[in-house]
Amino acid sequence: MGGIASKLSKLFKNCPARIAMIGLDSAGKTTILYRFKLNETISTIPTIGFNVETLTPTKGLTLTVWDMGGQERMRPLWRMYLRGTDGECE
Ligand SMILES: Nc1nc2c(ncn2[C@@H]2O[C@H](COP(=O)(O)OP(=O)(O)OP(=O)(O)O)[C@@H](O)[C@H]2O)c(=O)[nH]1
Ligand SMILES: [Mg+2]
Repeated sequence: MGGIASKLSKLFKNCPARIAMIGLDSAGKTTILYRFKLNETISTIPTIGFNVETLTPTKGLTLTVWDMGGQERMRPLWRMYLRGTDGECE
């Protein structure tokens, strides 16, 4: 977890970044998002649509993370959210 934050810090130092997180259903995207946000592992349900949260995992790093639902019927929506992003984490 610290390793990811450190790498992102170097990429987006002092520059708010918009991140789209996409991947197969049950890959653990929502778990990661709320682990960063709340610093705890929460119980999740499959994401319908998306979750969006602004995170500041370390000083000087602000990320707006879009956590997309990964079920097959939601995958066509992914590309609509990728425009304007600064990074994709798959
Ligand atoms: N063993 C293990 N289970 C995990 C891990 N990360 C998440 N899970 C479990 O995997 C299940 C799915 O996790 P989610 O975070 O909801 O997965 P998701 O990628 O958001 O799924 P969708 O919203 O359907 O796209 C949950 O029961 C989690 O508790 C992990 O690192 N290890
Ligand atoms: Mg999810």
